[in-house]
Amino acid sequence: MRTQVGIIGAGPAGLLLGALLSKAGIDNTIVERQSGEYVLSRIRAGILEQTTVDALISAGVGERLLKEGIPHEHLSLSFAGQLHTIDLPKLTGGKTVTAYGQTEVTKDLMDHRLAAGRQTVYEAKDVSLHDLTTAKPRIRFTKDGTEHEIECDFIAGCDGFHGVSRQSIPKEKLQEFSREYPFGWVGVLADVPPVSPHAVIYGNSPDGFSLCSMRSMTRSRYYVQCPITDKVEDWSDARFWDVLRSRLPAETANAIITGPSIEKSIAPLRSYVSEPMRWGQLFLAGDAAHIVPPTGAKGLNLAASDVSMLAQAFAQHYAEKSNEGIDGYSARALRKIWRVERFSWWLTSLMHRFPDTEGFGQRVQEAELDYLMNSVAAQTTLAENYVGLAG
Ligand code: RFL
Ligand code: PHB
Repeated sequence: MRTQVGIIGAGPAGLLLGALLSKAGIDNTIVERQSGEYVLSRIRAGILEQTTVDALISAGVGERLLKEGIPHEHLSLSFAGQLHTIDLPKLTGGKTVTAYGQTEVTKDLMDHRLAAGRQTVYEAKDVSLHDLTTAKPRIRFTKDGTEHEIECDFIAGCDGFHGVSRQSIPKEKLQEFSREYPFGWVGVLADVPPVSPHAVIYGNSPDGFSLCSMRSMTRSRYYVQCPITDKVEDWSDARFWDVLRSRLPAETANAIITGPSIEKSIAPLRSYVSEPMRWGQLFLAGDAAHIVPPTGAKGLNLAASDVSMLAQAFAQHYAEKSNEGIDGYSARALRKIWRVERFSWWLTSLMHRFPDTEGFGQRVQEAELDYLMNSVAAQTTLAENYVGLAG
């Protein structure tokens, strides 16, 4: 088999890259370790920046998103028993974010790819990358017991944090930067109307962080901070709802409609960047190269930003015979990534309770929240990062 760009991973990064390349007339094949159903069953992101929405529209997959996505003009922070709401368009020259689940984005991209007749190999086993520093890098994998090889011009590693792509780069060629947080999030998805249908609520309380989000007017997504050592079995539905309510202002807590969870999981919080994002003809994008804690709602948006830059670079290579975009990709993407890493780390630090923080750190956090609520400049900084920074 032969293709121009071989893509590892059919998460949002790989599928969106595939759609953007197809639109530019560049042949591409996706190789995914899991089944399509499994990929769709992972409940993750829910908030899209305008630039992500624009990238999806430009890739030709914006139709359902424009119909069913729910624009959020506000962002709410709760602390010290009060709910504070920030007007996003007012502070950002009209920008908003959109509530639309990663599952829906993935489904739209899968349907679009199927209709376009582009190849995706699901359930590919033992995926390995070869000859990455030559002009003909190769992907090998086993499917239904048979070995296959794809010869490519380029390989895009979009296979997430635990994928094979980053691991195929010699360790000494990479610099890794990371920070692990001493807590996780328990997340619950439930078919109940959201308590806050027009703004995500980020809550800081003496017992820890909480978050109120949604997937639709009848499906809610909630999270609470938990010790990193907790297991899902430690969190019955009843305990989850009690803890969530106890961490929100009374008026919000009383308005929460509870119901049986349809999904429950625990996610660790981590910041991570691997540099550079290129090794020979292999280019990393999305969670394969970086992780942000979910507090800023940035992971999927950053993946979309990477692949938009990468698609542009490949288009320039094929259409204009220029390697400028390809050669500049890593530095350009990392400049954006570090600004988003900074924001996600900052919002995580602002809104969580740190088990090891002593009185001084706690008072500084309270002072920062006080400053934020009383300074238009500080709110503007939060709002412009939340709606998304330009590339
Ligand atoms: P993904 O989604 O992990 O997809 C990678 C794909 O690669 C496949 N794969 C392989 N394929 C072939 N060979 C191998 N050896 C392979 N190894 C792995 C995997 O099966 C998978 O299908 O990475 P991608 O595409 O870079 O997308 C990144 C996003 O999924 C991630 O950043 C976001 O979900 C993060 N995130 C959020 N991002 C936002 O922008 N807004 C949010 O509101 C938001 N909320 C969240 C989040 C992540 C969360 N968790 C679970 C960490 C909330 C949570 C709780
Ligand atoms: C979500 O809807 O799952 C969500 C929203 C905002 C975040 C993280 C997750 O910061």
